[in-house]
Amino acid sequence: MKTKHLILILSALICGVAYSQPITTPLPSGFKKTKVTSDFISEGVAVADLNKDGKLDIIAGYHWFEAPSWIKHQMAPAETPTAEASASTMGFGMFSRVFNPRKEYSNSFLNMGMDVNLDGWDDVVIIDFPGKPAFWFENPHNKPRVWQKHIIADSVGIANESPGFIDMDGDGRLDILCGDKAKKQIIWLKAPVIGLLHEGLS
Ligand SMILES: [Ca+2]
Ligand SMILES: [Ca+2]
Ligand SMILES: [Ca+2]
Repeated sequence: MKTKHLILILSALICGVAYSQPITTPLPSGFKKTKVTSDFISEGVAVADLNKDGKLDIIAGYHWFEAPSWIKHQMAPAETPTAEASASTMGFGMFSRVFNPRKEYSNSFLNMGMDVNLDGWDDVVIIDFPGKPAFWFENPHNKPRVWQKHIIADSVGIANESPGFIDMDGDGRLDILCGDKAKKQIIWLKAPVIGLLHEGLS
């Protein structure tokens, strides 16, 4: 094992993140396939430079994979389902975990990286199961803490199959074009244009 990879593994263990050496395979098409994970953790995916090292990272639901070695980080810890909640919600994506693609949906249908609170660090926008609240995870600036979850709107996603991240008003900020299941409307949600207050970050 190369020293570089050994150092990465030790660093990952210390920081509580998952590391495995990425496997790259050449394809007859000329493309090269790199396996990032075998786990079903999200329907959607996006990219953003979440740790500001100049390299695009991969966003997948409650997780992100750090370039270039695709070290897996969890933005928010897995919530342990109670027996009551499990019986009523299992299969509809409430919990951060690995899902079974043969039996259930995930809790992440569309992902986007954008600086929601305008603090200079890209955050993560998640559209959950259709009709559930959409939310964003606040980037903790490379600090070892949970990414704070903020609700964007209570009922997002259904009425059109795929919400869109589109700059609806041309102000240079992507907005969210989606359905509101509760009100049975097609709506768009304008992204904040003024920095939001946040705790403990600078
Ligand atoms: Ca990066
Ligand atoms: Ca931010
Ligand atoms: Ca806009």
